[in-house]
Amino acid sequence: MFLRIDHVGIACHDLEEKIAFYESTFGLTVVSREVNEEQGVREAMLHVADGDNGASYVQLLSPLHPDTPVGRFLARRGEGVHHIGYGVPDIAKAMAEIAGKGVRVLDERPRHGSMGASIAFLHPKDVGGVLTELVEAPKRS
Ligand code: V0V
Ligand code: CO
Repeated sequence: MFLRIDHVGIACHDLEEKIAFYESTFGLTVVSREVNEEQGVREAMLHVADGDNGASYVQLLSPLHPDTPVGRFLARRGEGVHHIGYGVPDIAKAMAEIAGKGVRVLDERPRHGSMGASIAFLHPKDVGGVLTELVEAPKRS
């Protein structure tokens, strides 16, 4: 069902400071920055590696407002790993298959994600405490 780990989402208070840390400490490069109003985040994707099934990234996230998923997470738990995003070939198919196994899919339909991807989240309580994201990358033309 999964092609790769597309990204690991990391919640932080100061996006620019964390970008600078990942660049200087690990030599990673920012390939995209976006504000996603629907998700309540400002985010940056840092490229980690390329594989046969696509690339993998670290996604640094800071909240647009305290009353957002990442804002509440930071208030409760502080900075750290927020979610894991898995690449899937067909997100609608993956959502239906996973819902059929009794896992709550939080989105009724795919949403807009980073770099033109389609995304959907699975409830962390049904995945052993791990907020899990499905990611279908845009088709390469
Ligand atoms: C909350 N909980 C988590 C969690 N966030 N557990 C594991 N990982 C997380 N990230 C737990 C929390 O500890 C509570 O457990 C319970 O869920 C309810 O917490 P809450 O404070 O009520 O939190 P809410 O209201 O934020 O609801 C949690 C969910 C929400 C997961 C339903 O955050 C959500 O819909 N998230 C999906 C959207 C999202 O996260 N977007 C930001 C990334 P106890 O204390 O009751 O045991 S955007 C992104 O990744 C993009 C754009 C992209 O990749 O392109
Ligand atoms: Co994500």
